[in-house]
Amino acid sequence: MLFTRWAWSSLRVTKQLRIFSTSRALTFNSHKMTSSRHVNAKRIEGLDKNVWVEFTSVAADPEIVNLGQGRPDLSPPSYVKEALANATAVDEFNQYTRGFGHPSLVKVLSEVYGRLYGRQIDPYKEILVTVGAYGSLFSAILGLVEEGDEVIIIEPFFDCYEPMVRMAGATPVFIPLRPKIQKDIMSSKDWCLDPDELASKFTSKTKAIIINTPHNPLGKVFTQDELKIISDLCIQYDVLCFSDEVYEWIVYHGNKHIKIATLPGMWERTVTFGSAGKTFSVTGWKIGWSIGPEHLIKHLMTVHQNCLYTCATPLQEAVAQGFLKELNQMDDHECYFNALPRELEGKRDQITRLLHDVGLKPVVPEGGYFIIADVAGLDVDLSEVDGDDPYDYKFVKWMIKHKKLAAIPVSAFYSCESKKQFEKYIRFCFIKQDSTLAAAEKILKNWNKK
Ligand code: IK2
Repeated sequence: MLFTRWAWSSLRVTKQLRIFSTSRALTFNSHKMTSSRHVNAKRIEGLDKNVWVEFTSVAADPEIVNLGQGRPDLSPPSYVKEALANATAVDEFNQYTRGFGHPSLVKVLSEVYGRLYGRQIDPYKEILVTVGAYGSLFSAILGLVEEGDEVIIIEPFFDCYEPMVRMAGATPVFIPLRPKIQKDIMSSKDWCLDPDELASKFTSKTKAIIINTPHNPLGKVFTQDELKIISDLCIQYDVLCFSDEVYEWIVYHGNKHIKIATLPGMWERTVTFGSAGKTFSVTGWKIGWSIGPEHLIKHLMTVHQNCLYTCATPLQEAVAQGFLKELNQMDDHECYFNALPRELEGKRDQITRLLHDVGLKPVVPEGGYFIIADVAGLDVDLSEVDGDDPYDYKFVKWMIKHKKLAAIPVSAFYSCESKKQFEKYIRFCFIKQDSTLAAAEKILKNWNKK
């Protein structure tokens, strides 16, 4: 008996020793095992926090009125939904298609954008279809940005730009849009770049600048003059431009979306990104595209063919059908690309009034479907919210819990160094049914009632 117990324990010790000597430092307990082999790759160091992961889960409760993530709850056009159902009925469309983009989609994209750019676009060499605009950004940054490069990012910025640049081994260099004036109701027009400050960010190490127009989260639509300042610097320093234009169709009265790639000398150095999710209000489809000269797009293709290879065929076919329908009526009133901003402009005005009436300071967007507002005036006591998050994170968490209303903290769109300066803003999404906006209105109007 005694011998057996000794034999078992010595066997255990021998086994542990063997494990220790053959692998590196291993720690066992009943549930987990860690070793230096199990730690993250350096390229993702510090990139584990993500605003969408954090706030989509806290806002998932159906009782919460969700004006957080840019997730339309309006019905997408019925013809794209029907086109998807029809595509899945065709056997061929249920199999892999051309890796760089389904032929019918790249062909129609070349026609649509050929008109907008005023030049012929080669559907097979100058367009790459990817998994959402995220995929477009990723393949451009990973395909063209080198370790040690610098990439200029305009703050606030769609949050994935910074981690993608870091994953490429490059250094992000930030430049803020700043409000030029202060008033109760501001416009996204009032948020500008300082041209001298911008020029100071360009160096011999600068590989690219990322711009976003219409802008998320501000809604700013960059003017011809503003784009000209950027393009002159790109040309002077031989810098690439990554232009995120996913909200290109959603522009409100008095503003015009201009593609920086159409400015003199810019086509050959610009990659422009688009999104079916934003174009047809089908964010769950995750189809996006990059357009640019062959000498740039071919490097995005190399990344794409080795990490995704191809995107869902039926979805690409349905997006192609959607564009084919709109192509012939692009200048007409009923074209979805014109009807959607018309509908959204009313919602923008409604939410602007509401935010102002309850004591928030909104920044009225010229495009896109988000509005930011300064919440400092509400003077909410956030002492119950734990952690060392910025003010706006705490504010949104508090608002979700106590008011059942979700938004997104705007400091998520800033670098660590600038977060503090802009932590009093939160972002609301207004591509929502009237009933959703009415529910939000009720909450905001009753804000001070017990
Ligand atoms: N670029 C910008 C500027 C975007 O806004 C998005 C998607 N929107 O994000 C949701 C939100 O802000 O609430 C993308 C790129 C990515 O687009 P896609 O969904 O096509 O990958």
